[in-house]
Amino acid sequence: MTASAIPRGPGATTWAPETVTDEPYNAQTPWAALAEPVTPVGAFFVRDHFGVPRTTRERWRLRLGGALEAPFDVGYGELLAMARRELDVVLECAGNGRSLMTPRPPGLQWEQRAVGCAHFAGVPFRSLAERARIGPDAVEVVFAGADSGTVHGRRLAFERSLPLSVALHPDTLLVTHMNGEPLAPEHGAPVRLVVPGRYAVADVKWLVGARAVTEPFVGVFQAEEYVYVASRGTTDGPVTTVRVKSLITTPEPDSAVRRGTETAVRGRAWSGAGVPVRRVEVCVECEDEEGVEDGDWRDAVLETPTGPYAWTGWSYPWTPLRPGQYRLLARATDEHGDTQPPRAPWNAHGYGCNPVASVEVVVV
Ligand SMILES: Nc1nc2c(c(=O)[nH]1)N[C@H]1C(S)=C(S)[C@@H](COP(=O)(O)O)O[C@H]1N2
Ligand SMILES: [Mo]
Repeated sequence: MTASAIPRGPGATTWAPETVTDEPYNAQTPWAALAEPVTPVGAFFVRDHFGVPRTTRERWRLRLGGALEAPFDVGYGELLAMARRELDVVLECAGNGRSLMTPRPPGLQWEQRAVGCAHFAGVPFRSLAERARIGPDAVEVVFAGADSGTVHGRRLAFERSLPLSVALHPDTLLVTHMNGEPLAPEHGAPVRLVVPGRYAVADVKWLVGARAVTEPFVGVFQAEEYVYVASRGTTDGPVTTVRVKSLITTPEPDSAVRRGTETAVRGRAWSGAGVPVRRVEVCVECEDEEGVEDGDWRDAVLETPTGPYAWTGWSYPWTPLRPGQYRLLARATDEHGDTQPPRAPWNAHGYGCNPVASVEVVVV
């Protein structure tokens, strides 16, 4: 399904994500939408491996199977009737920013905007697992999407596992609603998984199966793809927790800023696993005839995030005095003391790219 074929809700025509590939449809969030604390659904980035499968709320069922003492199926109406939880969560694709790495790793050439923050509502997976009674030998739960396709010559469904401790965390949700509306087809309707604080590959869309397994799962999307592979071919392990990161959303790249007037440099910062952002610093570098002038790093003012897994808005007042070409840099640090590195930490598949944010603007 292409973007234009997707029916959108009222007001959705205001926004459209920027297409990266048509088949399957992949698109990134436009700059203007990143200025909103909650990203509008119609602007929210889309990452599909195989395309949108046909499912309806009426026909949808989730099968809980595998190493369970009381396996069962659940329908959409039944799921909606269960105790619900609402959370604002940043979703970021593990490959976000890949095109900034040198040399460029193969894969979707995301710029920096395969990210968004939405208000999700759903039922903790834990509630269903309690009813299904996970067997004593189970070590993981494999979550299966209804979409499938061919990868490396093999026909596969989109499947990903979580260790029991993560699957059973009260914030791991079977999501039915995004920003107050039933999930849109491209975001996993009618039900998707959302695992706050992990790279969004964990958030299986079009969820139709959850099976407990007694051995760690080695599916393609976590054993071959979505692993950090260092330059010498050693496997550093699967992508899991989102790395600390910031984005400068205003001014937009390559825009013109007026000399002598105060401009708010604004952006967003986030980190994984519910770890709060402690600090964002901004540095202004100016290129003039005398070469590059390095500014100092100064603290931006942080807004209060709308929840533990939401991003933190920040701003920094800037009055440029001289015309010329400028580079604005932003660097976030989280409560663990983790901070953005000066350059993209390279790996063969281009995951977890979180270098210092940088935007070039011209002062006129
Ligand atoms: N079933 C299924 N779930 C999926 C995917 C997919 O291709 N199929 N892509 C994953 C990846 S890599 C990302 S980044 C997120 C993107 O979620 P979004 O399209 O709602 O932004 O969905 C994840 N869940
Ligand atoms: Mo992703």
